[in-house]
Amino acid sequence: MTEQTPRETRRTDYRPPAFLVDTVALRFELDPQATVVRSRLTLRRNPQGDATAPLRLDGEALVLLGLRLDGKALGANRYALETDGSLVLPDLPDACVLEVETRIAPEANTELSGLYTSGGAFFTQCEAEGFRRITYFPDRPDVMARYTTTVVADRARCPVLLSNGNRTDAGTLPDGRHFATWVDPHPKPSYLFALVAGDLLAVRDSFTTRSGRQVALAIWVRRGDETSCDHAMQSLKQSMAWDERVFGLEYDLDEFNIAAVSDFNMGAMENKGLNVFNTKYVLARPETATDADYDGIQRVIAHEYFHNWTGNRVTCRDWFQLSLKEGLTVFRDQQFGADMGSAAVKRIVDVRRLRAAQFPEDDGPLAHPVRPDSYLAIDNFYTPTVYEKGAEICRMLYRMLGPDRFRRGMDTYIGRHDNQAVTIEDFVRAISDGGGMDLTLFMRWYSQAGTPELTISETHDPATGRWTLTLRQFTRPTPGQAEKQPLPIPIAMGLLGQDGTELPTRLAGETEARPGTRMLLLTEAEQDFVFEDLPAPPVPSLLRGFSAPVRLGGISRERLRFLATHDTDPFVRWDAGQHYATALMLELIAGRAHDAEPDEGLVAAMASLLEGADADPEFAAEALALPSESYVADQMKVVDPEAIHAVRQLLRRGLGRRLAARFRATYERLTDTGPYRIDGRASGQRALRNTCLAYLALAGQDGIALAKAQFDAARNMTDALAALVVLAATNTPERDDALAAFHARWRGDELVLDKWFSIQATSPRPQTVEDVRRLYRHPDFDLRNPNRVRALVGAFSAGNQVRFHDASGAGYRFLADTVIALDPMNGQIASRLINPLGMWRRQDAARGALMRAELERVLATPKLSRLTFEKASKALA
Ligand code: 0A1
Ligand code: ZN
Repeated sequence: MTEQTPRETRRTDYRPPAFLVDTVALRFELDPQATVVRSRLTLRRNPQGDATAPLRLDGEALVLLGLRLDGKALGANRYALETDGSLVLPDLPDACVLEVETRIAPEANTELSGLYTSGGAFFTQCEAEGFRRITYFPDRPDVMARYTTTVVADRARCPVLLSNGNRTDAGTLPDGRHFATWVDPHPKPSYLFALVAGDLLAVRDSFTTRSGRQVALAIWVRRGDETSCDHAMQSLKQSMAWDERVFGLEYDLDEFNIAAVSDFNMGAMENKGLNVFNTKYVLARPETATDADYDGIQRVIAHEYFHNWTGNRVTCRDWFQLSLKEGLTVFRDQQFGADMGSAAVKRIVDVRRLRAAQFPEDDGPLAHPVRPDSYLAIDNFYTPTVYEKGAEICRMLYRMLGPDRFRRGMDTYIGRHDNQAVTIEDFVRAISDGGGMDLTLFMRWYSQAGTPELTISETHDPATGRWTLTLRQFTRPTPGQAEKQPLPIPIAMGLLGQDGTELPTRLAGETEARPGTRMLLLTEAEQDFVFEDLPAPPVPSLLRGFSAPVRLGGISRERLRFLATHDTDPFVRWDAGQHYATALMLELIAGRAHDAEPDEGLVAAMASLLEGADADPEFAAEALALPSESYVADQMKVVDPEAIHAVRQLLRRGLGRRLAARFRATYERLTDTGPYRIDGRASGQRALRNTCLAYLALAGQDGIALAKAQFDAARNMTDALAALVVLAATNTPERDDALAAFHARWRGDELVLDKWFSIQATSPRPQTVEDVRRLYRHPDFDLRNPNRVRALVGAFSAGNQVRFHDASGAGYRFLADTVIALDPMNGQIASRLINPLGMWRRQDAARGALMRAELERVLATPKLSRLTFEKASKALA
């Protein structure tokens, strides 16, 4: 909690720390109400810092019990406690030992930042600024120290005591409590500190690195959850092997621990040697987890593991550089995912996520560069822009350089900066030096917000066989950035003949034609690319594999159909199909044609997808799904949520009816997929079958019976949930029966119960707003559990466009009520919930006014957290 007008932190205000910390010795005496933390810091004045500045230690929600300098107690006249919570010590010797004793109350910590309890156990979360809630410390990533941690606790309550690094000692104290000491040999910033203590069980395995180091692996979970860790462990070992094989990066400690916790603000956290995970990204059994859950676990386990090098060994100088570790690590986890399954489908899924979350952000009031210039609360900047667009930037580097040169750049980066806290310039310079490419202009991608819009035009001269492609880029103004510069945009492309065959390409000036995909680099606002040897005009296939995070528009419908059928690049085939369907929907919306028959082109395309679905069921399932309502909304100047919903339903129903026999045949053919497996083919078959089910359910009564039968017979959560989603959209007795049965069966499993809340929150039924209000008061709803809040409130406001935007404003009111109730407990979750209200400019005047009024109501709340204040005020600006 802070005052109403918090201070802004600016990137250009960075100053090196006045003091460095060489070693930290911590001792925790754990107690839920009163934990005592003793810290012993060896300090040294930073030769690069201000020679006269005092030592400033950050602190928040701490009780200071004592301070000693070089063994002597410090009197109150030797330090000052400032209003922002920090502890300032002037007149320190250039090298000294400072001992600090503080008291904290983990059980009262509802922010879930710092040290807190969950299910009776203790957990820490220190990124970005949580360590200051444990003890006074220069809580900034450029202060890297070696930590030794001793944890003392009651043995019965906390038989397991974990921290970073390797365990070096353990034993019993004279008073009967026990302790463990952990030493982390690697210097690290405070945000990577972790402690876990409680009654947890380990699932163990081991990994031998390629240089022969034996690593003991353990996943720590509650009793009863030990049967749900196989997939997480498997994913961990795959990640360790992959990073060695692809980047030559080996694990560097004797132990690697993962602890799972039910109350967690984010997905997981890469603390050195002791990752802490939201249970959602660890626990899975076929009966409880969907295929999407399995994918999420593999992705997040890999992501946190990869941070060991990109984030931990090489870390960020300051929080403005966050994408240095996050963008790069997301890129690495995406590449890993592509190697573990179908690379094409993985790219489709990743681009869909980028478009669903990052494109709207880049187009709204909270748009910011991948490297922001200022913030009130850094926790507000763990955004799709920093993560997903940051990953796209790394991917552009990768595609421009190719795998070998990119790898050389990465080797240079790690080799040069190991054990350092660095900037994005350092990263780009290393990639440029190691990869051998001038990237000066490329830095603009980090500083300029907004998504470039690309348009094209073409001219052909049959006499010379020359075909000219003109590419134009344009980026709209974003808050604080009125003028935009052209960006260097790598465009992977190829040319197709009129019969759909891939043509070799030769640019003017080149001596030889090249087969297949090539790269064009657009650097100007407008640029011509002249191709030779083309007696007939070709069809360009652009942005293969989505080689740059841009919007490409203005492609004719006829050409989209052509590309969707013929392109050799699976991403472009999928994307052209999605664009085609979007164009159709926008036309129907504009024409208010809410009772039209589906377009014959679309029917034919879907029919042929079903025909060839067996070859690649995973891809077919992706391509058969129509663009989401929010994706269509993102293409409209003024969103009409009801019309979008109506038109999309109309199309789906129409397709379901026209192709009912084929959907049915495909559904039946896939009914027995044998024992549950989680490979891409088996999950692709489930996805395809469930896509067919959804179409059939809209097509007629029979579909509901089919869904109910599937729900009753399902032996895995993927099939059960897909059927329940279908039923939840209806007003049928089958719906009520299925939801009640689901609740009765799963009420003891919190992750499955989250699904029960989400399904109801995302139902398109008109009464969903009332349902959601009722569910908010359900005994199983818990405002203090972030997963439950996301499952109900997040799913409703971010995942149910048509009902959230109910013209009455009831959806907006519900969201604002929740934010106001939650903010005093957990500002991070409250502020993250608010985003959908920020999109008020895109709604019609009446809805826009209702949304603004709710944002103003939030802003007028006394004692609003700095986080929510920043989001709400920027959303209104
Ligand atoms: N570094 C983590 C994300 C993370 C960030 C903040 C947290 O608490 C406020 C927790 C986790 C990651 O990228 O996975
Ligand atoms: Zn990360």
